[in-house]
Amino acid sequence: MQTLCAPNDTLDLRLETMENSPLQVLTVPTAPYPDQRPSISGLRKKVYVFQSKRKYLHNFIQSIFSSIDLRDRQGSTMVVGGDGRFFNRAAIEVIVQMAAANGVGRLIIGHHGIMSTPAVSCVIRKYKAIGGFILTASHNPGGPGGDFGIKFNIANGGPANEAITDKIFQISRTIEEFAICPGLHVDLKTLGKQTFDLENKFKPFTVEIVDSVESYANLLRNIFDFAALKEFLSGENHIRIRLDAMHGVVGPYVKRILCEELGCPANSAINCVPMEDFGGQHPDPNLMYATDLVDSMKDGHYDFGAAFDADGDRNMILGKHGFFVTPSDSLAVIADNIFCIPYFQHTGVRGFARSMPTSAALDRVAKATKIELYETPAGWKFFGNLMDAGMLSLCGEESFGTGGDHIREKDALWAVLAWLSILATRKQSVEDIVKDHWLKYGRNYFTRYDYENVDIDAACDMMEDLEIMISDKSFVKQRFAVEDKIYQVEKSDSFEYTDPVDSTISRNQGLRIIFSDGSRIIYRLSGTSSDGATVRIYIDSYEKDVIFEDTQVMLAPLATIALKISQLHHRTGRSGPSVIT
Ligand code: G16
Repeated sequence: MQTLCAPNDTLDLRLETMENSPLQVLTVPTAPYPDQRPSISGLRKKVYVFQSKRKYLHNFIQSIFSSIDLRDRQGSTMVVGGDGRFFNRAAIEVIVQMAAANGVGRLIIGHHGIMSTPAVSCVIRKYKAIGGFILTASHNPGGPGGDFGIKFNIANGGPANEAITDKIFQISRTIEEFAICPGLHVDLKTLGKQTFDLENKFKPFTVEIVDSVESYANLLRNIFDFAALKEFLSGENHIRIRLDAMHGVVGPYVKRILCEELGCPANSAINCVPMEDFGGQHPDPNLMYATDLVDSMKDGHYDFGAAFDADGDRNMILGKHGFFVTPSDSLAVIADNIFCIPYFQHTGVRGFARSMPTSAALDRVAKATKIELYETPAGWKFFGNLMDAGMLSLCGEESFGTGGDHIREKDALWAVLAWLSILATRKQSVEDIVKDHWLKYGRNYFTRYDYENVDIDAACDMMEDLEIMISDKSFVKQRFAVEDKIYQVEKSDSFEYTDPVDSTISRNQGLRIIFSDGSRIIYRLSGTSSDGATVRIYIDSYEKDVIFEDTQVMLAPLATIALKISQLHHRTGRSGPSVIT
């Protein structure tokens, strides 16, 4: 192994290797960066940070490898895939070269370097890999001026837990060198195995370029009744659907599974070619950004619509004429109709879970069906432990994530097939199913206000002061009135979660104000923004009888109270939210 000593030398990592001679493994000195703490879902930064800061990517990747015990790493299998955004291929080249130099024995990589987040989870589990890298900044914009990100998932196929991400961060703060095999270049275009001889003891090193669409489709075939779905989607009297891949990674999965296999006509799928900049769009499946879908649903031609984010884990569900199903309601409806999905007929239902800010609509289904309900902090990683322990079957989040225990990531296409299975069984429209649900259980009105790109200090100061205010004993029992509505505080706290499986405690997971009628106001700082801070206010209020009113009208008094208590506009200089969902 050769060591290069000068940290500031310009190092040409594309060293030539002699034909057929073993590839060199180098140890390269580096200096740490202070800002590589993975947030709620990996490390997300502007592309220019990865491009302009010397060895920024290398440092983080080495920190991940170093966090894995050498005995587990040596000769192991790992998975690599991304959502195809700008910098995806450059990052894969570095990861491959560093994986070889760090003793990994085999890398499974998506064809062209592309693999959706749920497919990575599926492939990690299928190949019994020790973990995998997902190159994505999720729903954040892409292209040279956009964001890039790296998520590290572990052997169960889910995001690494906080103990692991803390370890990665600690290593990144003191890193002095990284290992790399700079002469190793893979061909991402050709399916199949490529073998490389290295000069170190960890040889040979193999790379397998796989068709992840097929692995993932196979998983779904064992969950849903594909014959029934095919009849529903392409038989006589088939329903008309519209799926918007927003130029993210899901396009090839939609084309193969929905169009080729289940027979949907070609116009069912739009924006299905993955693009490095997502066609200049913000690949975030909500009413504000999924405009192509929203517009095409308006005239009532399509019965069902869905949009996906860049890496294929978030989904938005729409009915005819663009009837919007909130992610919280979507989760509750799937829970209430769970046996329309053959997988659950076989496995049974072990438990339901939702993240704390998600509306309590699911709680009512859990109560009625006597199925255990878990309330976790925001972040999919908290569901994985429960699933691994056999305690959880279905879960979701207000942030457009829904999934089951077939993998350990939220799964947008799974959510679409879940909905289609329900529609095929119940033979009702999306709107009728949701309205029936409200009639049966009452309705949880829910909204989220996002204040994006707020000054970080202003946002943190506001949250600190708010926490002090709501932690004071005198805050409980305070009454807030807006017009004829009066709300009395029943409980207020900074949400804390104790994992029922391993008793790990996660603190500071959002500030909650819960009123005596069960309504809730929640304040949280986003863990996925890369520009300044994003402040989120979540409002959830239950109505037993008034169920067909407009959400914003119903929640206006609580929104006024939320802004009054936090002084958010005054503290941040904003006059309104950037996005309302
Ligand atoms: C990530 C996590 C989700 C979580 C969301 C919260 O989503 O995977 O489990 O709900 O972040 O986002 P924020 O902190 O901005 O509210 P993704 O799809 O970005 O990976």
